[in-house]
Amino acid sequence: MSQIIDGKAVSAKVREGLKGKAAELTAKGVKPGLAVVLAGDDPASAVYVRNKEKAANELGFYSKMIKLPSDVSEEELLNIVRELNNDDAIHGILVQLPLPKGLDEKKVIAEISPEKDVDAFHVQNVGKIMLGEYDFLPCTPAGVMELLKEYGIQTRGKNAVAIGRSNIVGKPMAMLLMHADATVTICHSKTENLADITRRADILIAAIGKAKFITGDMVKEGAVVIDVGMNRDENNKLCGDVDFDSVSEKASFITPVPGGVGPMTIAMLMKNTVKSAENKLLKRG
Ligand code: BQF
Repeated sequence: MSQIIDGKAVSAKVREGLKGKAAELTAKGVKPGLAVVLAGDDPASAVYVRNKEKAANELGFYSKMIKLPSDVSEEELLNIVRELNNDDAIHGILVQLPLPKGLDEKKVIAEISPEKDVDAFHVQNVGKIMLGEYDFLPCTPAGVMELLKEYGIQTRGKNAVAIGRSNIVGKPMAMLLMHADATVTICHSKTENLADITRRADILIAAIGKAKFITGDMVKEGAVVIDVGMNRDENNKLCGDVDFDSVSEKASFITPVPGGVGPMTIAMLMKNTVKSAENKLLKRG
């Protein structure tokens, strides 16, 4: 039997800690401001954007929500990003991904001012993460690291296996684990003999995008299993990449879905926004 890692509780604790900082910044004339841009009508994206807006409001941020039709032109979207770059009330700019067809995510991300890039997707921030000299950490991997820390889970010298090589989760996750002295393996859709590798993991991070893909037989007894997946199962119920029932029999710690990594992603976004507002205050002196 494993201990459930309560991401909802840790997220609430992190956000509670940010409340004071946000109030302090506001008193000094820099109320943290977060802009969320949503193009199109993907229902999952609408939920994520609502979670972010709600968290920002609860922390007393200035929050600006910009909803655009799915047929918005790239030029129009780029212009909105440029306006937000120049808006002194905004410290964090987030363009919700994925973008509707026809819009180039790379181009849009490149347009976001790196100082306001609270998702840490801009090439300048990605490069800094690689060097371990970051301003902003990517929200989901940062949330995972925070959970490990909160539960006293050591990474030093441990075998950490990430499944998934996306720019948003897998790649930066591997980098953060490596900086935390883990021995890191990244697996992906072309990996051969996946289960042989996952069974050697002390810490297993699933960011695959396939419902209940990781089963108990793929997990070492006592491993820490972190589920980054957000899928719907056969009954249209929210579930992760990990088959919770069979894996929780073997793992020492496991994150549930919902209530695991997801809430931490939101908390880290808020943390980055506060950091950005702080940076601005420091620069102005
Ligand atoms: C929870 C995301 C895949 C693709 C794009 C809380 C969120 C999710 C779950 C949330 C996610 C996933 C977000 C829970 C933001 C995390 O209680 O378990 C919060 O809002 N997330 C996103 O913005 O884009 C995604 C997953």
